[in-house]
Amino acid sequence: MKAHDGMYIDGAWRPAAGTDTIEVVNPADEQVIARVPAGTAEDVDAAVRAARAALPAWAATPPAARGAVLGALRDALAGRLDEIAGTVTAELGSPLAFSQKVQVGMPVMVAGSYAELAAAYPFEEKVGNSTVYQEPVGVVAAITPWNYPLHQIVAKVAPALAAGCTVVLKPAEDTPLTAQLFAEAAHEAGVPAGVLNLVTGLGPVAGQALAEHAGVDLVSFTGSTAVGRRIGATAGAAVKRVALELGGKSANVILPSADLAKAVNVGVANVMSNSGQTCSAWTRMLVHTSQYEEAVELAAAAAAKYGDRIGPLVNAGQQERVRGYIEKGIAEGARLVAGGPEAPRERGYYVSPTVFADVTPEMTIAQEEIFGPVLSILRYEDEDDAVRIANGTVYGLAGAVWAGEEAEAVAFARRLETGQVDINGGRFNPLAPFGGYKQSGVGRELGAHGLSEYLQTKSLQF
Ligand code: TXE
Repeated sequence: MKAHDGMYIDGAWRPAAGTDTIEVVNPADEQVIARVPAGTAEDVDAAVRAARAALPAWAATPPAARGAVLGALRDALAGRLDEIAGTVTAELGSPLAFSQKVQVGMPVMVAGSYAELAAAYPFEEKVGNSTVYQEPVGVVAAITPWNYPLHQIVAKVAPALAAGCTVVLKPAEDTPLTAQLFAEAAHEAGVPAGVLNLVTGLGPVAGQALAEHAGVDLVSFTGSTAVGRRIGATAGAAVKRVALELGGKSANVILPSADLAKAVNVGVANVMSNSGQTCSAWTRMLVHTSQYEEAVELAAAAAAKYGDRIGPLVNAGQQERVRGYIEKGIAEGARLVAGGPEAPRERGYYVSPTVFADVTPEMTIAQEEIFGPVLSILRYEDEDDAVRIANGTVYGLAGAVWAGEEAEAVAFARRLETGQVDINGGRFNPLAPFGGYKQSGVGRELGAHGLSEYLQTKSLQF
């Protein structure tokens, strides 16, 4: 596949400082499809300097004009939807229809929302005898994962640009080609030189150099809790702003008054979507004891229907990790009712859609993020028990509640320690803030809350 052999810095593709490269592998057939440069601290430094140099002019650009550039970026991404979706499918493995509709369709919506928010946001407000200004934080390091390669980039870069910040992007090593297409689209859209810079490379090398760089004012990271903790500690020591979007173990709570079949079927589809590689996935289904066996049967049947329609996991390491969790579930006594640890195909990093029943709250598969197509079904006795189980992990990113009446679901949702809850299925809203309670992270993405992450406040008293 087409790939740039340099870094996008200061508005142009420039040769990398070193000669090392990273192989990009198609996880469906394990073939190497491209090579991209493995960035070093030197590349990171050049990118941060370019971002710093571009900051004053971009910060001084009127918000409506920044919004117009984001509108052009939205159009550039939408105009290349098929090309980008094909690239996501090639390097991540998600089925093409999903890549088009979700992997690219969703970030196009998000870019459009920031084109409007940039113009509408209250960057200046009168409070009593003061004027309060919201000013850009400065140079942003955006470190993104591979699971939604374009969305994760847009969810950071669009609000940062709307706020008047400049950005150095370090995308995941598994999915750098989508990031290169994003940089091309930004260039086409007229994002000024230095406002967006791209350095591809390994996390512990390029990512770490970027997170530690003294010229960076804010680090926005999405990825594993282990790396997030480390980035948070480094940023804390440097008194630098940080936003972390980390793991999840979200609960899908089905109250007895709900439409059980619908709740179970949508719940299974949610977990299997993107082969389970979604931080907000509803990986724990909580069912009242009176409906438990019926729910297990429905879920097992829904999972068994997937067959060949599920994509592979992103790489061999993730496949091993997920198969290890399935083996652990069996060893700890959970009842396997669909799928299992055996690889369903000889080539490609596939895992079968897997469902466990008789999962108890303390089991590893009920506590740790698996990041694969694995559902755990737990039983609860009453509402308080359901709340206790739902809140009984270190995470708190998302979740779902189903009930006959919306008001009943809302009352239950207010008791959950989590950042986002879908009521009776929910629907994606690009303006709704997304982010974690507890160890799922710090800060929010999307909407006005996502924009405010990239601002700092100044007040003038008269
Ligand atoms: O994540 P990493 P991995 C979870 C999920 C998954 C696990 C491991 O449970 O199974 O994490 O995935 C960069 N300094 N999530 O290993 O390593 C790295 O290059 C600076 C949840 O892929 O955290 C990439 O760009 N950066 C999740 C990004 O961090 C570093 C999405 C994420 O990679 C670095 C992905 C370092 N020392 C995984 N080390 C979500 N919340 O959506 C790595 N990176």
